[in-house]
Amino acid sequence: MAGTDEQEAAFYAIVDSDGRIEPRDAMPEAYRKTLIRQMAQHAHSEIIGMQPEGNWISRAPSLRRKAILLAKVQDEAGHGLYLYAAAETLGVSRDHLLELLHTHQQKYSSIFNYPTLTWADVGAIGWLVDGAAITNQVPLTRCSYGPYARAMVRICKEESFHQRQGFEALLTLTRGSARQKAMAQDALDRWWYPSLAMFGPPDRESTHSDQSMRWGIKRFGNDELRQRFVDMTAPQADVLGLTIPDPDLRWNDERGHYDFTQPDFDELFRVISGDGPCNRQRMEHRVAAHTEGAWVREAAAAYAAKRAKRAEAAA
Ligand code: BYC
Repeated sequence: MAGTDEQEAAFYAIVDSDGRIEPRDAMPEAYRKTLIRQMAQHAHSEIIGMQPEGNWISRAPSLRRKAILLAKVQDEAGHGLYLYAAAETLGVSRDHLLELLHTHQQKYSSIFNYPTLTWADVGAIGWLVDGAAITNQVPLTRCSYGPYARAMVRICKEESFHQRQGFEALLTLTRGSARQKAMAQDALDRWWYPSLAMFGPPDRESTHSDQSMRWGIKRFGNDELRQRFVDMTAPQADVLGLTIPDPDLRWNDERGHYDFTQPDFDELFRVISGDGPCNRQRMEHRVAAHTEGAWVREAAAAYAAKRAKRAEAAA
């Protein structure tokens, strides 16, 4: 915001009355930067998130599972597109944001730096990772920035379908042979704590939460959302007949919530800073896909320019 007092008052009047800030509205520069950081990180997560599941498209156990997985991975590309487009309303280009990702200047979600070792991991990602994503993202449909909030409405609808397909895939395994059930349990054992870590550091260590909540970007702190996820997921594990790998997980009548063991936040910070099991592989794959896809972008841009020229000549 160029910073007149009236502009600032108008901005806070919209935020405080739960209205939506639109691209044409004046906004504090720090608000704009925070949104670009979060929306870009979110968009990057969607497209990097295609890799762990994409790993199983050619090895899905049936044609039906393959078709479902293909559609899900395509949805994630679509989510990336909505989010990059929403970020562009803040005056940054998609090319620039991708450049920042490829040069490690912007992050993506820690969760996608873990490997998908078995087919059950595809189910676990749908159930847990998409479940965590929904818990975190439904409040973002009420985010103070209009284009982000609107993009999230559609994304959340699709994520909730993704979550159900993951649950159903795991349910099929847990009702199968002892080996299949063990595979599902192993996937839960490996994905549980990384899923809890997706919500970010505890509130006391969160750099941005207070300010983002004041601006109506985040509606809840990281700890509250993590608790909601555990409360939602623990009964679902019972339905699956699987055991969450936390001996201290139990319902607390007094609190009206499950007690649970927090994830290892040192591990989260290690993974965020580049030292997770698959960080290097994910980035190498992303940069290679971008480089090899250059001709497609050039062809699309040339086609659009030609059409525009033709339309201009016809007008
Ligand atoms: N991974 O102050 P804090 C999905 C960073 S789901 C990496 O609490 P904030 C999908 C944070 O950026 C995943 N970095 O930050 C699902 C900050 O560093 P910088 C994507 C993390 O922003 C299935 C520092 O730690 N979802 O897409 O207030 C299939 C301190 O944290 C993480 C979203 O992006 C992490 N887990 O809160 C396919 C949702 N946690 O930037 C795809 C939107 C924290 O200062 N984002 N950091 O260097 C958000 O809601 C918030 O950005 C977060 C973090 C809750 C993630």
